[in-house]
Amino acid sequence: MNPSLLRKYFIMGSQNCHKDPEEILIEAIEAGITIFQFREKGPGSLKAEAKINLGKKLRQICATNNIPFIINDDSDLVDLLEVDGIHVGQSDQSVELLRKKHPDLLIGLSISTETELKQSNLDLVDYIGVGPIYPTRSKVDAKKAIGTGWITQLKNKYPDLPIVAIGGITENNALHVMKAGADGVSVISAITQSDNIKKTVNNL
Ligand code: TZP
Ligand code: MG
Repeated sequence: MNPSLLRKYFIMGSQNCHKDPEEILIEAIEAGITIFQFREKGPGSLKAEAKINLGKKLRQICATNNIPFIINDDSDLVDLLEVDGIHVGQSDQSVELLRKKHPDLLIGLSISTETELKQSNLDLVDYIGVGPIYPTRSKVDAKKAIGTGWITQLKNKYPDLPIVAIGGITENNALHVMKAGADGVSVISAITQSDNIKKTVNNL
Protein backbone atom coordinates (compact mmCIF):
# COMPACT_ATOMS: atom_id res chain seq x y z
CA MET A 1 0.00 0.00 0.00
CA ASN A 2 0.99 3.61 -0.37
CA PRO A 3 2.22 4.52 3.16
CA SER A 4 0.95 8.09 2.79
CA LEU A 5 -2.58 6.67 3.14
CA LEU A 6 -1.75 6.03 6.80
CA ARG A 7 -0.77 9.63 7.51
CA LYS A 8 -3.99 10.60 9.37
CA TYR A 9 -5.78 7.41 10.29
CA PHE A 10 -9.09 8.04 12.07
CA ILE A 11 -10.72 5.24 14.11
CA MET A 12 -14.23 5.53 15.52
CA GLY A 13 -17.28 3.71 16.78
CA SER A 14 -20.49 5.22 18.18
CA GLN A 15 -19.21 4.48 21.70
CA ASN A 16 -16.50 7.11 21.17
CA CYS A 17 -18.92 9.86 20.18
CA HIS A 18 -20.79 12.59 22.05
CA LYS A 19 -22.56 13.61 18.86
CA ASP A 20 -23.71 11.99 15.63
CA PRO A 21 -20.89 9.73 14.33
CA GLU A 22 -21.83 10.53 10.73
CA GLU A 23 -21.33 14.23 11.40
CA ILE A 24 -17.99 13.60 13.06
CA LEU A 25 -16.79 11.45 10.16
CA ILE A 26 -17.82 14.06 7.59
CA GLU A 27 -16.04 16.81 9.51
CA ALA A 28 -12.93 14.65 9.86
CA ILE A 29 -12.90 13.87 6.13
CA GLU A 30 -13.35 17.54 5.24
CA ALA A 31 -10.47 18.32 7.59
CA GLY A 32 -8.12 15.89 5.83
CA ILE A 33 -8.05 12.39 7.33
CA THR A 34 -6.55 9.88 4.89
CA ILE A 35 -8.18 6.60 5.98
CA PHE A 36 -10.99 5.47 8.32
CA GLN A 37 -11.50 2.43 10.55
CA PHE A 38 -14.94 1.48 11.87
CA ARG A 39 -14.33 0.09 15.36
CA GLU A 40 -17.71 -0.51 17.00
CA LYS A 41 -16.43 -2.26 20.07
CA GLY A 42 -16.27 -2.17 23.87
CA PRO A 43 -18.58 -0.60 26.48
CA GLY A 44 -21.62 1.15 24.97
CA SER A 45 -21.06 -0.14 21.44
CA LEU A 46 -23.89 -1.12 19.10
CA LYS A 47 -24.54 -4.77 18.28
CA ALA A 48 -26.02 -6.79 15.42
CA GLU A 49 -28.39 -4.85 13.12
CA ALA A 50 -27.68 -1.48 14.74
CA LYS A 51 -23.95 -1.96 14.21
CA ILE A 52 -24.47 -2.99 10.59
CA ASN A 53 -26.76 -0.03 9.91
CA LEU A 54 -24.26 2.49 11.26
CA GLY A 55 -21.46 0.70 9.39
CA LYS A 56 -23.36 1.04 6.12
CA LYS A 57 -23.84 4.77 6.62
CA LEU A 58 -20.19 5.40 7.51
CA ARG A 59 -19.06 3.17 4.64
CA GLN A 60 -21.13 5.21 2.22
CA ILE A 61 -19.65 8.48 3.47
CA CYS A 62 -16.13 7.10 2.91
CA ALA A 63 -17.00 5.78 -0.55
CA THR A 64 -18.39 9.14 -1.63
CA ASN A 65 -15.25 10.88 -0.47
CA ASN A 66 -12.69 8.33 -1.68
CA ILE A 67 -11.50 7.50 1.83
CA PRO A 68 -10.48 3.84 2.35
CA PHE A 69 -12.83 2.10 4.80
CA ILE A 70 -11.28 -0.46 7.17
CA ILE A 71 -13.25 -2.72 9.47
CA ASN A 72 -11.89 -3.67 12.88
CA ASP A 73 -11.75 -7.45 13.34
CA ASP A 74 -15.21 -8.34 12.15
CA SER A 75 -14.76 -10.48 9.06
CA ASP A 76 -18.55 -10.99 8.85
CA LEU A 77 -18.80 -7.37 7.77
CA VAL A 78 -16.15 -7.60 5.04
CA ASP A 79 -18.59 -8.47 2.26
CA LEU A 80 -21.65 -6.84 3.77
CA LEU A 81 -19.98 -3.43 3.95
CA GLU A 82 -17.73 -3.98 0.92
CA VAL A 83 -14.76 -2.84 2.97
CA ASP A 84 -11.38 -1.86 1.57
CA GLY A 85 -9.52 -3.53 4.41
CA ILE A 86 -9.56 -5.22 7.78
CA HIS A 87 -7.48 -4.54 10.88
CA VAL A 88 -6.82 -7.37 13.31
CA GLY A 89 -5.08 -7.84 16.63
CA GLN A 90 -2.92 -10.73 17.73
CA SER A 91 -5.80 -12.73 19.21
CA ASP A 92 -8.20 -12.18 16.30
CA GLN A 93 -8.47 -14.20 13.09
CA SER A 94 -5.04 -15.12 11.74
CA VAL A 95 -3.62 -13.08 8.90
CA GLU A 96 -2.83 -16.37 7.13
CA LEU A 97 -6.52 -17.23 6.96
CA LEU A 98 -7.57 -13.67 6.16
CA ARG A 99 -5.08 -13.37 3.31
CA LYS A 100 -6.30 -16.65 1.84
CA LYS A 101 -9.92 -15.51 1.99
CA HIS A 102 -9.27 -11.95 0.83
CA PRO A 103 -6.25 -11.75 -1.45
CA ASP A 104 -6.94 -8.14 -2.43
CA LEU A 105 -7.99 -6.53 0.85
CA LEU A 106 -5.75 -4.23 2.83
CA ILE A 107 -4.77 -6.12 5.98
CA GLY A 108 -3.43 -4.36 9.07
CA LEU A 109 -2.05 -6.10 12.13
CA SER A 110 -1.39 -4.69 15.61
CA ILE A 111 2.01 -5.35 17.11
CA SER A 112 2.77 -4.25 20.67
CA THR A 113 5.74 -6.34 21.78
CA GLU A 114 8.84 -8.20 20.61
CA THR A 115 7.02 -11.51 21.24
CA GLU A 116 4.12 -10.44 19.04
CA LEU A 117 6.58 -9.37 16.37
CA LYS A 118 8.24 -12.80 16.37
CA GLN A 119 4.95 -14.63 15.96
CA SER A 120 3.69 -12.45 13.11
CA ASN A 121 4.01 -13.14 9.39
CA LEU A 122 4.69 -9.63 8.16
CA ASP A 123 4.84 -10.74 4.52
CA LEU A 124 1.06 -11.13 4.56
CA VAL A 125 0.12 -7.71 5.89
CA ASP A 126 -0.08 -4.31 4.20
CA TYR A 127 0.75 -2.31 7.31
CA ILE A 128 1.24 -2.69 11.04
CA GLY A 129 -0.36 -0.74 13.87
CA VAL A 130 2.09 -0.08 16.65
CA GLY A 131 1.13 0.86 20.18
CA PRO A 132 -0.14 1.96 22.52
CA ILE A 133 2.59 4.56 22.27
CA TYR A 134 1.14 6.60 25.16
CA PRO A 135 -1.50 5.68 27.76
CA THR A 136 -5.00 5.61 26.30
CA ARG A 137 -8.51 5.70 27.71
CA SER A 138 -10.16 4.51 24.52
CA LYS A 139 -9.40 0.79 24.84
CA VAL A 140 -10.29 -1.08 28.02
CA ASP A 141 -7.82 -3.91 27.52
CA ALA A 142 -4.99 -1.79 26.13
CA LYS A 143 -1.48 -3.08 26.75
CA LYS A 144 1.21 -1.07 28.49
CA ALA A 145 2.33 2.11 26.74
CA ILE A 146 5.58 1.43 24.89
CA GLY A 147 6.82 4.87 23.84
CA THR A 148 8.16 6.07 20.50
CA GLY A 149 11.40 4.03 20.65
CA TRP A 150 9.46 0.99 19.48
CA ILE A 151 8.45 2.79 16.29
CA THR A 152 12.07 3.64 15.52
CA GLN A 153 13.21 0.07 16.17
CA LEU A 154 10.57 -1.36 13.86
CA LYS A 155 11.18 1.20 11.11
CA ASN A 156 14.92 0.49 11.18
CA LYS A 157 14.31 -3.25 10.99
CA TYR A 158 11.58 -3.11 8.30
CA PRO A 159 12.11 0.11 6.33
CA ASP A 160 9.62 -0.94 3.64
CA LEU A 161 6.77 -1.90 5.95
CA PRO A 162 4.20 0.87 6.45
CA ILE A 163 3.78 1.71 10.15
CA VAL A 164 0.97 3.59 11.83
CA ALA A 165 1.30 4.50 15.50
CA ILE A 166 -1.62 4.40 17.94
CA GLY A 167 -2.55 5.16 21.52
CA GLY A 168 -2.78 8.51 23.28
CA ILE A 169 -1.72 10.47 20.23
CA THR A 170 -2.79 14.11 20.23
CA GLU A 171 -2.12 17.36 18.41
CA ASN A 172 0.69 17.95 20.89
CA ASN A 173 2.70 14.76 20.46
CA ALA A 174 1.95 13.74 16.84
CA LEU A 175 5.09 15.44 15.52
CA HIS A 176 7.22 13.49 18.00
CA VAL A 177 5.60 10.26 16.81
CA MET A 178 6.21 11.11 13.14
CA LYS A 179 9.83 12.01 13.85
CA ALA A 180 10.30 8.60 15.47
CA GLY A 181 9.66 7.06 12.04
CA ALA A 182 5.92 6.40 11.77
CA ASP A 183 4.23 6.77 8.40
CA GLY A 184 1.18 8.09 10.18
CA VAL A 185 -0.77 8.59 13.36
CA SER A 186 -3.93 6.80 14.30
CA VAL A 187 -6.35 8.45 16.71
CA ILE A 188 -9.74 8.00 18.31
CA SER A 189 -10.32 10.55 21.06
CA ALA A 190 -8.14 13.32 19.62
CA ILE A 191 -10.80 13.69 16.91
CA THR A 192 -14.01 12.37 18.48
CA GLN A 193 -13.56 14.63 21.51
CA SER A 194 -12.20 17.65 19.71
CA ASP A 195 -14.21 20.85 19.78
CA ASN A 196 -12.49 21.94 16.58
CA ILE A 197 -11.99 18.92 14.31
CA LYS A 198 -10.65 21.03 11.45
CA LYS A 199 -7.88 22.44 13.62
CA THR A 200 -7.15 19.11 15.29
CA VAL A 201 -6.75 17.15 12.06
CA ASN A 202 -4.64 19.93 10.66
CA ASN A 203 -2.31 19.79 13.66
CA LEU A 204 -1.95 16.01 13.66
N1 TZP B 1 -5.35 0.14 20.16
C1 TZP B 1 -4.30 0.48 20.89
S1 TZP B 1 -4.54 1.93 21.70
C2 TZP B 1 -6.10 2.12 21.06
C3 TZP B 1 -6.38 1.04 20.23
C4 TZP B 1 -7.63 0.82 19.50
C5 TZP B 1 -6.99 3.27 21.39
C6 TZP B 1 -6.50 4.58 20.84
O1 TZP B 1 -7.38 5.60 21.19
P1 TZP B 1 -6.90 7.08 21.54
O2 TZP B 1 -8.13 7.78 22.05
O3 TZP B 1 -6.42 7.68 20.26
O4 TZP B 1 -5.83 6.95 22.58
MG1 MG C 1 -8.97 -6.89 17.90
